[in-house]
Amino acid sequence: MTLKIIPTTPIDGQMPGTSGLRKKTRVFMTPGYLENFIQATFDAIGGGQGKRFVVGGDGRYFNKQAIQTILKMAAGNGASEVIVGQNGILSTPAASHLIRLNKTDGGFILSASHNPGGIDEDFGVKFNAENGGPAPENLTAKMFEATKSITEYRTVDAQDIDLASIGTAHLGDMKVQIVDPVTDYEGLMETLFDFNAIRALFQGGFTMQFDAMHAVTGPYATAIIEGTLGAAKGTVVNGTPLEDFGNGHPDPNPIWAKSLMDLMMSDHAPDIGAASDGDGDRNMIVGRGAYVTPSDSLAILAANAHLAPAYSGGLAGIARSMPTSAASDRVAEKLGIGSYETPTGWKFFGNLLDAGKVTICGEESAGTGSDHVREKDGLWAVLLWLNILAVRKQSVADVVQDHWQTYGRDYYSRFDYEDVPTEQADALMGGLRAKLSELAGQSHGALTVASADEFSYHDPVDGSVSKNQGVRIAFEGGARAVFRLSGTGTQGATLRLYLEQFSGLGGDVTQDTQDALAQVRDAAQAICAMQDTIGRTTPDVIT
Ligand code: VG1
Ligand code: CO
Repeated sequence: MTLKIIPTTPIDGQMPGTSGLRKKTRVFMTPGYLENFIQATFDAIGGGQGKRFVVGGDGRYFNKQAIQTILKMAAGNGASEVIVGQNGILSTPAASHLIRLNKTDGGFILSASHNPGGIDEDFGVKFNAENGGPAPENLTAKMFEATKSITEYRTVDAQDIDLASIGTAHLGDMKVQIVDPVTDYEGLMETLFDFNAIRALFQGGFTMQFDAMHAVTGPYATAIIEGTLGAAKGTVVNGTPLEDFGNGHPDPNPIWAKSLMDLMMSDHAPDIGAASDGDGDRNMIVGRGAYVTPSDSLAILAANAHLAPAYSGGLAGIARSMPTSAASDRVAEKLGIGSYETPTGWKFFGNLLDAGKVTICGEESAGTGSDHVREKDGLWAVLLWLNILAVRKQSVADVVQDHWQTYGRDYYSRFDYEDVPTEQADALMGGLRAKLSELAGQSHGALTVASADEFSYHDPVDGSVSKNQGVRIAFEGGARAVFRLSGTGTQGATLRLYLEQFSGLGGDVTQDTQDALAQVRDAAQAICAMQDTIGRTTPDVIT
């Protein structure tokens, strides 16, 4: 095996977004593209000499090839050990756990998460730091800087590693440990939840459908839910990870998990339906005839977490991303614990979790998690729901109704406008920013603006400031609209409009969501002159 130092030149646009670097797969397959980014990552962390890493991905097209490249580059950079999931598979939360469990110097997660996979779809790379969490902004900035000045990358001339064989292999002096992707993760789940209670729930006839969407959670859900917890065979559907996710869009929401939604709204619905995304960090929960919005799910999990062993001592605090509804704030207030509002993206929760300020975090985009890892965790959320249902012995719908009776209901919906020309999307955001200071007091239709600003986050732990994190407009009467541009897309811009309306305590919780949001939707679209700026008001996707 020989060390190879390959000359290279910087490639434009290797700036990590909300969650790592995401590009079209063919872009990543261009010679030098992946190599430059990986070398820049090693450079940004002070080199790989003597370090240990975790590597794995969601099984999408190019996953295995990229892993071989990273293994050789890790050896070329002097790493001492890399832990890899068998066949290159590791869910994002499982990778986060392995980093923490083995106290490695970080890990590479290969995924474009909920984006479709395949040679003509998307690929992505994320570096997680030694706390198991996504690289914070100061590190992604260093990585990006390094991509701009790179002159060479280091690799070795060696045979590919057999990723199918569990055990130890070597690349020169570097140890490669191929591990079962599920074992350690399942072990962690077992310490958090009352598996006996959940097992008894299934034994009592409780039924479930878990849609793994042909993505990474298949093996995890099959082993844990059908295996250890004894749910009926066939509970997990689409459970084998495929390179193209069966041509699907592995995003667990009512649009992309439509067959699960249809089942749950039918008269032969099981007791609970759940789904997860490409890399296993998101979750969708739906009861019989009752879809649970992610913002409500976060609030309900936080309010009931004490029913699971790991959280029986209570929560330190709750954090949510800014566009997530205020439902979880109401829970924090009632519990008398801290609540935090962070920018979109899990990397902003890391400091709060590390400092012990919060126990549970969540995002409106179907991400929920706790301090057990430093990523959102789809299966964790599903297991916490099961644990809660096993203790409360109520249906999902009853738990949700009870929550709304106690706290009021935050009607919530997100509108996505995809593939908007970048200039138009920038013009819309720019136009909004320009009028922020004059909005307060203005009436739009039935609503009056109470306040308007652009969200800046002041991290209470390290004092760092993250600006331009989205425009938020609050209205009198408990409505809010948020506007921001997606940081995970690979084509054009995606404009996200987030809408919410609080029912008030004791208010009407029975309305149709879109009816309840019609006034704030109309006001938001008028304020940003949506029709004039991007030529449409009807979104591509409503969740
Ligand atoms: C989206 C979601 C955000 C989430 C991110 C990564 O980002 O809105 O809440 O953290 O995806 O999730 P954006 O910038 O497109 O709005 V995942 O499961 O794709 O890693
Ligand atoms: Co994901």
